[in-house]
Amino acid sequence: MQIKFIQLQKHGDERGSLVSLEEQKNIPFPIKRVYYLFGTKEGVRRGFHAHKTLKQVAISLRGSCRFLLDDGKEKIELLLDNPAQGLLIESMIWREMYDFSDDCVLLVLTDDYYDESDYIRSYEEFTNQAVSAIS
Ligand code: T46
Repeated sequence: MQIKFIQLQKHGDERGSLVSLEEQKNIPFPIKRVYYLFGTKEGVRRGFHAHKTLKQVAISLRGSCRFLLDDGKEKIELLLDNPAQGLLIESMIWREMYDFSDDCVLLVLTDDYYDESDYIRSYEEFTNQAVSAIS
């Protein structure tokens, strides 16, 4: 599985840093929705789903968390801890997020509105669909 990190340009000076997010520029899709996770309790694991079509970019604005990404063939675990780094999550990737630091604020940009019917929340259903898409 190819993991795509997006290095976001940091405009820094003696006052601090600024990062700008622009659709179809450093974010590779039209941005329809933005949400963020914060105050995640210790030991919590979230996600446990894939999206049929949704694409997202996740950025840890503060603190850190880990992602498990699984395309049905391979699982990759990675740390998000840099507000100038976006993680592109394509459709049909199972994701779990865990090890949230107390202060973690995880921002997510998406290419579509919230739609529960786009979620695959059964791992078995996900692997069946992923395997038939690959073969
Ligand atoms: C994802 C990972 C990274 C809404 O009403 N609107 C929204 O835009 C979202 C994202 C969620 N919700 C509601 C649905 C649930 O009642 O908020 C509640 C928590 O959502 P969920 O359990 O899906 O949260 P996570 O952390 O498991 O997953 C979220 C996103 O849903 C998902 O798309 O990829 O973050």
